[in-house]
Amino acid sequence: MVARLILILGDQLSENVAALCAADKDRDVVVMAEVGDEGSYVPHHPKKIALVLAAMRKFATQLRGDGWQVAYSELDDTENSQSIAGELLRRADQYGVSKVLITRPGEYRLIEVLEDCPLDVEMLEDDRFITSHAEFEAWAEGRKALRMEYFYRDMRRKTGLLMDGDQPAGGKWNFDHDNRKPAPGEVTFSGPMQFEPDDVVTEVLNLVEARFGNHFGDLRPFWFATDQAQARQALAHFVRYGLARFGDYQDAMLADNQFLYHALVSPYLNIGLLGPLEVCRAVEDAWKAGDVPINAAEGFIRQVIGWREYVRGIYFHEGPDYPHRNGLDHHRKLPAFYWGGETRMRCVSKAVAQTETEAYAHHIQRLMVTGNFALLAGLSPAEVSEWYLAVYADAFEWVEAPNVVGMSQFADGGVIASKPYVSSGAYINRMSDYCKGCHYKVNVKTGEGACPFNLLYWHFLDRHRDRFSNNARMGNMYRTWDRMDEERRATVLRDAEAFLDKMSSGETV
Ligand code: FAD
Ligand code: DLZ
Ligand code: SF4
Repeated sequence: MVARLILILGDQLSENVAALCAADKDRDVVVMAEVGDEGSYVPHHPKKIALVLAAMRKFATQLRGDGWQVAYSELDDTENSQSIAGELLRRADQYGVSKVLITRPGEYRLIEVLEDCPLDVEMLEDDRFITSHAEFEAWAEGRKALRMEYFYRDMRRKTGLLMDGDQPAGGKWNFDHDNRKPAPGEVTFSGPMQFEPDDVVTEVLNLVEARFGNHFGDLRPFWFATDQAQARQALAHFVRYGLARFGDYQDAMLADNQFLYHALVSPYLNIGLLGPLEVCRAVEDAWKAGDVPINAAEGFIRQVIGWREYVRGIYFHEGPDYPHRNGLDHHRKLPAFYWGGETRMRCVSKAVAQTETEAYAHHIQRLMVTGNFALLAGLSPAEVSEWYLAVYADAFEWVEAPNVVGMSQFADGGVIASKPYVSSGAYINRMSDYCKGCHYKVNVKTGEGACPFNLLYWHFLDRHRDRFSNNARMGNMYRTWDRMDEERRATVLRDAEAFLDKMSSGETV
């Protein structure tokens, strides 16, 4: 007699996920389901779908090897209802049970589906994170502003990572100041470890090609790790060869090197093949061994125990309306060049092209190129957010929405960011090699050939004067704008409007 169904979702592929820990191998059945609905509620990048499905299949094999009974639905099973709730109901009927144990999904959409499911569902907290919801709520309670930096210090104290007694190792909590070097001439890291598709992956690639081949993004070559052992190898490879320079070049961008010194571990962390603490301990060990400098280790660990935990806390703290916020009232449609259409802006074109091939762009490309442009141009944050959720292999709503709606688009009204992340072309030029060879001229501010980021930057500040002119961190920007003579200001705004009109009418910009 089967007692309960234990649902394991495609981003819950960890032996220590709560529902598995609470389950009984002898009496419960694990349910895993590849379903069309999860692959297409946004048009996920084919590489992302392949990663999730291949990793699910391998995890199911591992569970069976460990003695679990697994009811696994493949995408093209004829009886597959193609939805998570549908598959749960089908399995409940098949095994004659109504009790279901699940780990809370990382997306309100799916939480609601499961809460509404007419079965006896028990939902456990997902404790594969360093902070529980209760701890985050206790931290947030009574604070006027929920800034990451203070949260991060508590995480350092809690984990003991990079601590010297009760003081931060190296004498400072944050070495961000050392981590802003512009693009290097030469990159010595050959990039993330790549894996040849094995039989399981090859079968999944054929399936994804047939079912989701029309989605934006290149399925092949596919080289992601798809099980825990491979993900650990990829982590070790990064720590050994890439980490030492991660800090220095964290914010740099190169047109023809997508990865620089980045780790490419977020897809593995987010589907459960790696845990945040094991990743950080590996980085801390490299620093303790004297293999990497403190600015690299601290910079990396801050992203994982700081930003990653903090954005998750914000997502659940703010509630289900958070992903739909539009605090700056932006409604312009996402232009076709986000989906691979032509643009003469070399920075945007390169960032989108690598997104299309790799399902990856690093933080600064997401924030200061595609995100910056979207914010300056006043694109609808809902459309922007859907794009990010679809195109990146690491995108799951709990982490995507705070980064996009909050950090990048300021659509949460400043919950995450104390000021909007906007810049003119000068920042992109300083941090990258994109501007060389661009159709536009980064040093031209108005008229023929002016860099659109230069025009739109002032247009953004001008149209949101009421919202931002009193922000202490933006005073300088407004003073510079106000010092320009009136005619020049009018020209900038007219050229910016002309650019936006051209873009929105579908002309190539
Ligand atoms: P590295 O640069 O090597 O950083 C190490 C690790 O730190 C990452 O693997 C990641 O787990 C963590 N990390 C770094 N920054 C963040 C952050 N801001 N939030 C959460 N974790 C972070 N990250 C996602 O995991 N999923 C997303 O959907 C996502 N969407 C983003 C959208 C925008 C607009 C922006 C600005 C950032 C987004 N990020 C997202 C954060 C960050 O860009 C990615 O985590 C990072 O690029 C992943 O690549 P990496 O593993 O090479 O990271
Ligand atoms: C992303 C994804 C995809 C593409 N496919 C599946 C699937 O077929 N079955 C499944 O259980 N999970 C899938 N996922 C992951 C879910 O979308 C994810 O669990 C939710 O978005 C919550 O984070
Ligand atoms: Fe981007 Fe402007 Fe530089 Fe062109 S000139 S790459 S549009 S920042």
